[in-house]
Amino acid sequence: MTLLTVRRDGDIAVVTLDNPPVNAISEAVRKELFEMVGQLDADPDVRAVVLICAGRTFLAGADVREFGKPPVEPHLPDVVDRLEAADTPWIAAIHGAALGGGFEIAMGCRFRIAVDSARVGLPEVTLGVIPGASGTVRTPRLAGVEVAVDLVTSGRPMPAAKALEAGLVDAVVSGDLEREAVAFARKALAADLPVPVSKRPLAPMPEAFWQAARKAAAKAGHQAPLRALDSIRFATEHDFAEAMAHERETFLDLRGSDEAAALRHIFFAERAAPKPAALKDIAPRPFGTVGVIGGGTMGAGIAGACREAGMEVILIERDAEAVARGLANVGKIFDGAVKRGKLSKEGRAERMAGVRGSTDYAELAQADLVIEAVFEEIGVKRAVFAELGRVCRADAVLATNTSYLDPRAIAEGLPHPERFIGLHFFSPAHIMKLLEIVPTPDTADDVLATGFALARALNKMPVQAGICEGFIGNRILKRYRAEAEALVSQGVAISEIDAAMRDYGFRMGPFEAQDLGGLDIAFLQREGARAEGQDVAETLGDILVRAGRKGQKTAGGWYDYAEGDRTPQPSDAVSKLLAGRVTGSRDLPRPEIAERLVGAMAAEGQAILREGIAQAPQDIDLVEVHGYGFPRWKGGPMFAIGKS
Ligand code: 3H9
Repeated sequence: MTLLTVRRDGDIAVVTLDNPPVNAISEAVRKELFEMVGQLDADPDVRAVVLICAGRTFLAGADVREFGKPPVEPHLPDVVDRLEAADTPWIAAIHGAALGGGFEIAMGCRFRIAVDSARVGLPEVTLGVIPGASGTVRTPRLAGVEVAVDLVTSGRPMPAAKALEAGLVDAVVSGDLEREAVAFARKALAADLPVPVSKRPLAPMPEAFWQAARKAAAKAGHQAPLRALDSIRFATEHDFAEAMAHERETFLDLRGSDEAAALRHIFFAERAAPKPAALKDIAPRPFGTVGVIGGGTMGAGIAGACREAGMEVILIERDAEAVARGLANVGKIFDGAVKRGKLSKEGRAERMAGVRGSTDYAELAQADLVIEAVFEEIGVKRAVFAELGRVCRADAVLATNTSYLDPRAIAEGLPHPERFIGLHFFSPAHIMKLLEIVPTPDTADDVLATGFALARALNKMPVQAGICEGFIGNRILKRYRAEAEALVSQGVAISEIDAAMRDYGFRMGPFEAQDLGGLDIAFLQREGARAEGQDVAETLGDILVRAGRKGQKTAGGWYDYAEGDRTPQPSDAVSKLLAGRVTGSRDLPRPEIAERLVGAMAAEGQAILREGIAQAPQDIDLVEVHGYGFPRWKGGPMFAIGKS
């Protein structure tokens, strides 16, 4: 198959690459591009070449699917060198995104021009590798060391206007890119050509710069950003060829690492999750007008997220005071965006104008979708749905945000139960990416498809979950905490367990996280189950809550806290309270502690799969990474356990 086509515009050749969906640089692309350079060099009538892409984007980088296999010639660095060494100057014409190897190819070209909506970047560290085709060597020569360090170690793409300022592209245009690129080429030919990027000088940076950059890169928690930084530094202290050899060696080393495999696993899982094959041909219902019941933290977060995505929101609360409080909560979300410079004052006003507060359920007659986010109590929730059943359109999608209750019980007696679904957001809902989508046996396919479409509109990561206590995420959380408590009972220090999980890559261990969120939430839920006659064993957490230790809000939970200080301090009071339940003392190496806890999560994940609660192991991994702070570069518990 020919991926490259050539068209002539006078003495300019326009080479178009068409390798859907994202023009990834596969073996065939490398081969054709390499040969094309020679072919056009041999044509005396061609004085310049424009490289442009069909479809949604310029080359989006190396074909990540090839990363698990042995590298095949021609290697990308050789293609980039070949482009740069061409007798005829090449001009990269960028739309969409020029990422990773795509931007490296652009750097091999003599010029880069981009449409104003384009982005350029080197996101390799997000895949656990470093740029492998001169990104750490050419970028500092093109735009300076500081820009290169920012681009390469953060992995964050830069919008065209900023890239122009930084010197990463030569021009930003609007309108027809191909025409603009040909015009640019003609103009460029009339002047002296710039020196190829690899021949440009590079000034070394002071030690203090590298120290600060190291500190920043270490925050990512995995090795790729640090290795990328080392590679840029090496490039500033060695000649081009040595730097290229060093970069290639590091790239190949990381390409085979567990971290890179884990990050690739998450990369593909994230792309598959929003578009389940079973719903491919099913049109979702509309959700332009959304009702939210409850204006607390969760309801306001959902309302804020929906409004941010352009929906009209109707916020329902019990009384006028609660409506005002709910609207104020939504307002605070947009205030935060204004403070961070993400939203103008006018933008805030426009957002708030689209959120209407009311105590009258009748307002919801026009809603396409209603999401309930009231107190987690079955009677309260059922009363809400009884009301919704009366006032809403028969085709309006009605959703509960319950995290523990059985959605079937919540929907009992609801007319048109096929429009009912669980949409489990995570707090704060305008920030957290995860959305568990929980259909009941009655849920219609197009209602399920609406859940996924909503997730895409809100830029959330949707995962379908079956009905069980805690769905996927909270069920695993319960098992994780139980295993952590089991270790405490065996005499492992609470602080060691937390430290082990931090070493593993979590921001917080299980006990400090509970102190922050409050031990009482899970306690109340267990008490509720006990009141219903369920046999729920007394946990260590119960002992603490009964003694008034609910976490930081009561100045103590699993740890003590000094006034105004959030640093957890091991607690004698806790040791005394738990003395009867702790047998002996045990030193367990931290990696073993982490292995036990991750193993417990994975074992629960296996049970969840067996019961059909999750559709695939990678869905469980996405839940853990996006909802529970599991380190991405470990790939989630199901991936991690497959590796050990
Ligand atoms: C690299 O370049 C290393 C070099 O330095 C050195 C080499 C020696 N490969 O995201 P979407 C698929 S590392 C293979 O939904 P969007 C994706 O799986 C690479 N496949 O689209 C999905 O498939 P499907 C550095 C890829 O419009 C489909 O394309 N580059 C790749 O929302 C659509 O994807 C990156 O890290 C790939 N590189 O966003 C860029 N990329 O339809 C990664 C995508 O079967 N890519 N696919 O589910 C992106 O950031 C986004 O895809 C992009 C488009 C912004 C381009």
